[in-house]
Amino acid sequence: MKKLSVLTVLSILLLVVSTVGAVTLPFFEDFESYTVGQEPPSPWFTLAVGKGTVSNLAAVSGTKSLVVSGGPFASQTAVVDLGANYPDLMSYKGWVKINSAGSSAFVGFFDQVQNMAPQFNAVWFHTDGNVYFYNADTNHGFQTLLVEDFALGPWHKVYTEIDFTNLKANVWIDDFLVSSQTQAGPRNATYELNGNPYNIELRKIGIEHYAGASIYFDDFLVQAVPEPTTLLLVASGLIGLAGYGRKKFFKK
Ligand SMILES: [Ca+2]
Repeated sequence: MKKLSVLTVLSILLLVVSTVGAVTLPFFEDFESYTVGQEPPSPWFTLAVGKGTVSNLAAVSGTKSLVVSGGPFASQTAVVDLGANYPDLMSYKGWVKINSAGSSAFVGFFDQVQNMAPQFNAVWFHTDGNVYFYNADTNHGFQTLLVEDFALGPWHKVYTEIDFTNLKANVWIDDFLVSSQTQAGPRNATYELNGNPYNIELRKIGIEHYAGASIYFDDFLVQAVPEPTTLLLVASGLIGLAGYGRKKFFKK
């Protein structure tokens, strides 16, 4: 009995510790309240060696965005911690601006392994000019082609829904569904570096520079995906309300 309660206290403590510093969903960031030229403050932090900074050279919302550069061996990152308890059906949305060929970045999940920051369930604007969905998990690795020859200059909208129960993802680029029910990696990944496996819990999400010139990032939203049943209920409720309104209107 005493052992059980100690275990319970320990697991509650573990839960509290694992969620300290974590953001709550929905999480939205437009970078407008931060100082240009500085690293965005908490809840943002960086992995590996490089820090993203706030810029006023490009923006989707307002006048500011986040800029990353430095790759391939000093890649800047900016991530927030979702904690361990985000829903199995989740999504991330963000805007990316790439100005020159050979420049490359990821939006998605990352973690730090020694001085590396491997990518998981991430949308990859590749140096080859294409966009991929990418996962560095040793056992669930993939690189799925999403878009060929993305345009340089304009902001690109990224929206990814991940179903961690069935390991499926839907990806939209610029509001076009470019991959439906494609493979997704699990919440618990394994990354291998120099023959050593590292266990990683997917919870750090944001942007990572990979190569070439600076890349801009703005209006980042992470949230639960509404259940289809909820949407149906809302839709049928609205149809019901519309019918009710019409009835009232015609009675007059
Ligand atoms: Ca902004």
